[in-house]
Amino acid sequence: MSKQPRIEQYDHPAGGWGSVKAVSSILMQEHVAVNGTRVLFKQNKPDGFACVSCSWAKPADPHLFEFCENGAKATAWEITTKRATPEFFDHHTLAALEAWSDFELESQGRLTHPMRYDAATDRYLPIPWQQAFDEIGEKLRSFDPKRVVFYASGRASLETSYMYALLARSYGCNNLPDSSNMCHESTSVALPDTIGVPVGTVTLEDFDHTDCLFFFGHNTGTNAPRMLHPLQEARKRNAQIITFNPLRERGLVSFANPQSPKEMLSTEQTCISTQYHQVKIGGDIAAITGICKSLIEADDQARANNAPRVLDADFIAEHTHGFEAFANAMRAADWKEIESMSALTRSALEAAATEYARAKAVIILYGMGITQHREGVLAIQMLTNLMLLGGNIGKKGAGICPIRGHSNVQGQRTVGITEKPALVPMDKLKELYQFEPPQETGLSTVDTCEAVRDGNLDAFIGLGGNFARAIPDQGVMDPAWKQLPLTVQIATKLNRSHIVHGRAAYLLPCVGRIEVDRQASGEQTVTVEDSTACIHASKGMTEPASEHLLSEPAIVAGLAKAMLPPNPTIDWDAWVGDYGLVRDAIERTYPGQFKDFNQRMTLPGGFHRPLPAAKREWKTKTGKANFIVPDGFGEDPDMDFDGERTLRLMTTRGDSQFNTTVYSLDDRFRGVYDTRDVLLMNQDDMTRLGFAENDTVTAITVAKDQVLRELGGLRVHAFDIPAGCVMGYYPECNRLIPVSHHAKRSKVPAAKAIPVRLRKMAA
Ligand SMILES: Nc1nc2c(c(=O)[nH]1)N[C@H]1C(S)=C(S)[C@@H](COP(=O)(O)OP(=O)(O)OC[C@H]3O[C@@H](n4cnc5c(=O)[nH]c(N)nc54)[C@H](O)[C@@H]3O)O[C@H]1N2
Ligand SMILES: Nc1nc2c(c(=O)[nH]1)N[C@H]1C(S)=C(S)[C@@H](COP(=O)(O)OP(=O)(O)OC[C@H]3O[C@@H](n4cnc5c(=O)[nH]c(N)nc54)[C@H](O)[C@@H]3O)O[C@H]1N2
Ligand SMILES: [Mo]
Repeated sequence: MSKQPRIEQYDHPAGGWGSVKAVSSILMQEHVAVNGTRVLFKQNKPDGFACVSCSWAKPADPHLFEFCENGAKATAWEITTKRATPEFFDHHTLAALEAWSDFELESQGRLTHPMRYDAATDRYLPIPWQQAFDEIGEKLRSFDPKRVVFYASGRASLETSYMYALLARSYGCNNLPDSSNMCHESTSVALPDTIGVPVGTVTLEDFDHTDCLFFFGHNTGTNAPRMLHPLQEARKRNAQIITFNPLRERGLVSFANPQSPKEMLSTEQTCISTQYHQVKIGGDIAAITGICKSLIEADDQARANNAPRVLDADFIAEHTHGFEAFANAMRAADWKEIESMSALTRSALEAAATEYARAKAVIILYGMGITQHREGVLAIQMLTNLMLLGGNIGKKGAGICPIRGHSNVQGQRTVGITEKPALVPMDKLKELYQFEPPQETGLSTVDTCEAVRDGNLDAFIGLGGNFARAIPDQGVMDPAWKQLPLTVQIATKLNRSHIVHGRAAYLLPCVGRIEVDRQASGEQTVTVEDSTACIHASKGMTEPASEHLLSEPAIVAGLAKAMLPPNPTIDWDAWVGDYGLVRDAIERTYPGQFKDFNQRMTLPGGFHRPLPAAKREWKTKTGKANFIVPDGFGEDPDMDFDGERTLRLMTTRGDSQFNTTVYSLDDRFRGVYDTRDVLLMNQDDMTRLGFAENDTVTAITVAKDQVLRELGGLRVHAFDIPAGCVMGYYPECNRLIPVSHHAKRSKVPAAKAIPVRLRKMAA
């Protein structure tokens, strides 16, 4: 029986009893109530496994329950007792499965056998592992390596990722896009220019020393809930938390710790944000300009009056480059424009500037609300500009903290998964493995989409993920996949990318990170890197979902042996037999980063990679931290050319999903139940456009090309969101994003500002 969709106001804190209820309900749904509870005790513990959900840091002295509601959901999802067996595939053609929802596909449970697509019956049929490797290897040997893509989704361990990158380069390409290309690539492009490292500079310890945090474009209560604990602690010390988000996200408004009996038995909750600024979608550059302008002009005045300085003048003089040009641009910025671009008032931005100036140590955190815009790179550089004004980089309790997505997405980049050869020590690879590593830039995610669309690719190999569903423009892309000669998906569960497949297609099911990984030398440990550049060991504990699964390193090695000529310097079998040998190879390739890797990986709390910026060493062209002069307020050329009926649609995650994996149709914190086919709108826009509550509409992308992109059956609801802005769900709305609508330089799809018009559908 289908339930009635409903939207109601949610006034409870994040966490609290709602969280406890949600954890028990997912354990029941996946039939793992007893085992699941046992497993959750080991989550994020030094001798346990690293949560497969988000990448937030894991403390050295964990709580008894070092997991959150959504981490528990991700665990239950992986250790489920449900199975997608060969019998299941025998009962369903792919034409039939195409009509299933993402939720229904993944609800079949864990994949159990390697499978190959059989065109005659339109089904996946089981195939022996060796035969699968041999057939894939033979095909790949006949292709031009430049026409083959090796995607990675961000979950696979450092060991697997290192092997996978080496496999692609030995084969002859740098086509190693990863989910980061849709996520924090804007960070990886922006930060090297400004502070000389591609990652954040903050550690967990900094949270104990900060007195002010700025949050931009991240839904913490849903997407990194464990971070609410250090935030709650910071609030108890009266640290100020200043949030910029078009939506009043519950986790950033208030929190009750579900692991504190006192808070659970009373109505106690912590107010998280002390200032909440509902910035317009895409208005952050204007807002930060306003804050910087206030600070610089206040400093000008202080100087004139011989009063104490507002900016950290010593830091600026010693450590930065380009201050005067930046300060002049800020002085020249016009308040009227700032206010109209950000939808925030001058006094609101001055209030934020006042807290910034008052604080001794400021942390800035940000997520997809910043990176997934046409001007995402510039927005991040404006955040570093703001940090440099107060000397807030490389100081205890301060720093910039991009909140990464997948649990090892940052680590995958560290060990070579990137399309950019400049980021990889190619000379080292050449010396260690006696081959000529490819030197030309490989394909990013957007480049891969274009190559598939235009028939310029022969094969797509996916190490995890759900690429076909995570990318933009499905209406254009789905038919193109079917023309691709080969798709190979290494996966744990059935998803859309397995249904939208190439002419030859293989499904290679793997052991998950929570499961025991037994190899020749015994049970294996793997490692991952979190959002604070801290590396942890992770050891699985449940029995694998099926005896027919292989580990990810074993699958990568199986492919390598089948597709590459033998290389006496790489013993793939020995690496699979003992992952410690892969870690030795990582250490040899990156000696500065991974010194004594095998010894240090089990330290409680992990070990940090050295980051020069955190020590105020600037690995930039100028040798200093650079101010970047913005060339505008982040105007989006795709957005602003077609008048007032065009709205900015952001596509975000709800409370019950991990990316394309949807656990249930509820988004509790936003009060949305039993539906994801909704658009949350500003009441004035609804009135202006003639919509009533619950009207069903079609969203149509406003784009300069002639492609019709539309999505019908969406119900509109009045919501607390700035005028001109609309919220819808990812991945349901992805077909509305043109592939070409992406961030400058980083090519991250601009999923947070899709220009759309809405048309009422007949009742
Ligand atoms: N439970 C759970 N955890 C996850 C994930 C998951 O799906 N489920 N996904 C993981 C991954 S891969 C990632 S990348 C992260 C994603 O975590 P987030 O970065 O939180 O991603 P979104 O859910 O897309 O939410 C983006 C937030 O930005 C706000 N926003 C949108 N546009 C703007 C804007 O223009 N300006 C500002 N200031 N804010 C804006 C939205 O209102 C929303 O609060 O989470 C990771 N953790
Ligand atoms: N519109 C819109 N689009 C977006 C975003 C957005 O905010 N809005 N966000 C973007 C972002 S930030 C990201 S990171 C991407 C996410 O894109 P992806 O990383 O490609 O997608 P996921 O949904 O995380 O992948 C889920 C699948 O991974 C497989 N899997 C799970 N665990 C394992 C494992 O241990 N091993 C292997 N081999 N496979 C496993 C399962 O089969 C599961 O179905 O989407 C991007 N797309
Ligand atoms: Mo992500």
